[in-house]
Amino acid sequence: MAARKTSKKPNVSKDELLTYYREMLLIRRFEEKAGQLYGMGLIGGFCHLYIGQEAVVVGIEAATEEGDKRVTSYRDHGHMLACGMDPKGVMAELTGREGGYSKGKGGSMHMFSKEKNFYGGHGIVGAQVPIGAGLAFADKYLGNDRVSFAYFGDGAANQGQVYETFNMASLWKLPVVFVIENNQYAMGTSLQRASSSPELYTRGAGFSIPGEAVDGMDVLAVKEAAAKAIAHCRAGEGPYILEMKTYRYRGHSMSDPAKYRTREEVQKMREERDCIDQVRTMLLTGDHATEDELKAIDKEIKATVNEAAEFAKESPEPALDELYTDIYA
Ligand SMILES: Cc1ncc(C[n+]2csc(CCOP(=O)(O)OP(=O)(O)O)c2C)c(N)n1
Ligand SMILES: [Mg+2]
Repeated sequence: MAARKTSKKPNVSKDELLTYYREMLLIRRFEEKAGQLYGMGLIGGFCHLYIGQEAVVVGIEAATEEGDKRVTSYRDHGHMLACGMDPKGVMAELTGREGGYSKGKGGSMHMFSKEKNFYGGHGIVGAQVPIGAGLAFADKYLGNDRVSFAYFGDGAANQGQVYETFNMASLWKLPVVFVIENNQYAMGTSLQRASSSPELYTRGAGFSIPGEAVDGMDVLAVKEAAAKAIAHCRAGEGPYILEMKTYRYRGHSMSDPAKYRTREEVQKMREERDCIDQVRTMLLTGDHATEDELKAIDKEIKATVNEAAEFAKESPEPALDELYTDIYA
């Protein structure tokens, strides 16, 4: 199956394109800044950047409605920004400060927002998949028509718990969209080396879960596919799989020797397939925006990100007695 792409002249409004442009650019600039702060020693522990994959989460979020839920892996900053979490709170969590979403006690992989229905941030590969089905179970039980999104990687797609979840989600017709962010590599192992069947969208076949492959660098194609998957779930037809063919430009985490791929491969993706450049070209060629207007947007977004970074540097470290809060036993 060829991955879903949008037509050469898609029917899309100027406002819609500008929204995607802004949202993808916010993630990119935020992640660039996080990379800098990490380099300066202001962010400790693990930090996995989402640069390159922005169209996936922005396209999906564009198709969601208030009350829909999401859960993802450790590569999670983009998901938080795309569902409307405050860049200041996310950045301050990265620097381990009181103003962070987990009061500075969670860090990059452990942030949550009940308000935005963002259920984390999970460091254990694949662990978020059954949690995503659980969120959908709750909504089905409550009888509302909310949909949950469980995002996971191509590496995670070979995990056992994913298939136990597929079985139950299909059996109980749970309203969950499984979004496989196939960026072609796990930590350093390519999909080709690790997967007996690389067509990940077909992985639900044994459980009667339909799936579709999508060009994950094309935000319009992502949105269109997401809308179809959501309609399937809201109609009570059960789960749906979307395999997003995407690419990460940076290392797996901040410590990655990157010996498993060539610089040329990365460069080619950046030059020919970049999701932000694609929308930028549509805005310019469609006479929706001028170079100057796009520059002004970039400036505005950089200011937002700088403000978040300042907040993240100035917010105090959590007080010692925070060691005894938010614990179960
Ligand atoms: C259960 C478990 N096994 C191994 C690891 C170490 N690990 C962290 S990320 C990762 C690769 C996952 O790759 P993929 O699912 O493709 O996600 P991506 O990092 O590409 O977004 C591995 C093996 C882990 N965190 N948890
Ligand atoms: Mg991967």
